[in-house]
Amino acid sequence: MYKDLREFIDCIDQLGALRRIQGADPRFEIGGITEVAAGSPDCPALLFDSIIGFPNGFRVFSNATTDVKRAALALGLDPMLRPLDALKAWMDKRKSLRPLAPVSVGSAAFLQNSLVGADVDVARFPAPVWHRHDGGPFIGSGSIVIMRDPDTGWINASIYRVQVHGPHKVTVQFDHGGRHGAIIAKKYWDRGQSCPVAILHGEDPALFIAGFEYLPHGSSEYEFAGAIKGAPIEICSGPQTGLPLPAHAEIVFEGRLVPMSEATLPEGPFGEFTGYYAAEARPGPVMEVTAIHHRNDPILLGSPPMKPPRFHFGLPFRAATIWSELESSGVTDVVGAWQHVSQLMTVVALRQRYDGHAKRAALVAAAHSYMARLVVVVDEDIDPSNLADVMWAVATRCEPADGIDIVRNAWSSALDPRIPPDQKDRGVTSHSKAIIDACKPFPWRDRFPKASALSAEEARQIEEKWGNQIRG
Ligand SMILES: Cc1cc2nc3c(=O)[nH]c(=O)nc-3n(C[C@H](O)[C@H](O)[C@H](O)COP(=O)(O)O)c2cc1C
Ligand SMILES: [Mn+2]
Repeated sequence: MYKDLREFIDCIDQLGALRRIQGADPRFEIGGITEVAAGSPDCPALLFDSIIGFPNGFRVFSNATTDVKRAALALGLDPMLRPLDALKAWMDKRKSLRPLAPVSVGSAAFLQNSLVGADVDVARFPAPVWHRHDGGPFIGSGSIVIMRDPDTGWINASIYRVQVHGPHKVTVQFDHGGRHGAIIAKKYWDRGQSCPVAILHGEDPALFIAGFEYLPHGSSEYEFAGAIKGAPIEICSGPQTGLPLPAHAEIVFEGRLVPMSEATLPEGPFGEFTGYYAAEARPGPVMEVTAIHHRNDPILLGSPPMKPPRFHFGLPFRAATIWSELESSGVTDVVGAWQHVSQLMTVVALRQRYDGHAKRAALVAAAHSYMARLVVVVDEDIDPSNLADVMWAVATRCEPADGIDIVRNAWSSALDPRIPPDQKDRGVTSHSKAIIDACKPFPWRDRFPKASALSAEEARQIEEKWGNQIRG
C-alpha cells in the first residue's frame, strides 16, 4: 500500500496511467486539460510541472482517482477488478473497517519549509482558476480542512473548497450548516473566538476518500483513512495550532477562521459537480493564514468539479453505501448498485423474489440518493455499472404509464440547477425523484420475451477463446 500521495503517484505511473504536463497556465489551462483528460476514454491522471509563473517542482496533481482502477488502488483493492466487483469489494471492506487511531511521529515532511508572519504568501503555490467563470483561484478543490471541537476535542478532517483572496487570506466554503466543520466553527464563533484551523493540500489519497465519506458526528476521518490503509496515519502537531496534522502532507496552512460577524469575503462562484454554477458569489468565512509549511517540490492535489460524467471518484462510493443500506434494511437479493451522471442517477440491480420487491428497493435507494432525480431498478441480468445496459432495460422493460412513480419534496440541495430561482430564494432545497421500475413485471416475468444476447458468462467465455482474434 502507498505511504503517501507521492507513492500513490508512483503506483499510478506503474499502471501506465500518469501523464506529465509541462508549461500549462494555472489560469484556465490546468483546469481545461484536466477536464479534457477526464472526458477521454483512458482518463489519465495528470502531474503538472514547470507551471507558468512558478518555479519548477511546484506541481499540481489532478484526476487522481477519477477512474475505476485508481479509485480501487486508493482503497487498497485490486485495480484489475471489474467495476461492479470493485464496488462490491469496497462495500464489503467498508462494513468491516475498524477505526485505526493515528500515531504521533517526531518529525514531519511538511516541516521541510515553513513561512510565518510577513513571509506568509499563499500565492507561492500554483492555485488554478479551474473554470472560466470561477470567482478566482481555488487552492483547495480536494483539500482537507482540520478543526478541533472545543467541547470534546474531536478532530474533524473533511473536504471543503478553499478560495484564494490575498497573501494570507482564503475562504472556506460549507455547503450547509450541518457540515461538521461548520458546526465546530460556530461553537468558537458563538463564544466570540476565532476557530483554529489547518488545511492540507496534497494529502494521502485514503484521507481524500475519508474526507468525502459521510462519517457520523464525532467520528474521525483520520481513523477511517487509517482503517482503509490498514496502517495508522502518522501525525505531528502543527507548530501554531497544535492540531494533529498528517506528517506526509505536501502543503499545510495553519491559521484561524474568523467569526463571520467580524469579517467575510465574497466566496465563489465555482463550477459545481452538476456541471453548472449553482450560485453567485456569497459571503464566506475567512481564514487568516498565519503559517505555511510545505515539502520540498510540493504537490498540490486538485480535484475540480466537472461536467458529468466526470467525477472525483471512478467508483461511485455513495452507491456502495446505498447497497449496504439496502442489505441492512432487509432488502434481499440485491446484486448491484451504481450511480451514473456523477451521483445524479442511482441504479439498483436485484433478483426479484416477490411482487413489490423492486419498488421496496427503489424507495430505500431513493431515500438515500442525494440530488438524484432518477432512481432505476433493474433485473439481475443487467449490469448497473453499464449505462447502455441500464437504458436498454428502461426502454424495453418499463411501461412508463405503470412503471414510473414520482416522489415529491425529496432530498436535493441548494446546488440543484433545476430548482426555480424564486423557490431557491425561499430556501427550497428539495426536488422530485422519478422511480423507474425497469424490471420485468413480476406477475408475468416468466412469460417475458427471452433475451437474445449472450449472458455475461457466455460473453466472457467467447472473450477468453476468441478475444485476441476479435481485437486483431
Ligand atoms: C472534491 C470534493 C470537494 C468538496 N467540496 C465541498 C465544499 O466546498 N463544501 C462542502 O460543504 N462540501 C464539499 N464536499 C463534500 C464534503 O466533503 C463531504 O460531504 C463530507 O462528507 C463532509 O464532511 P463532514 O461530514 O465532516 O462535514 C466536497 C467533496 C469532494 C470530494
Ligand atoms: Mn466529519
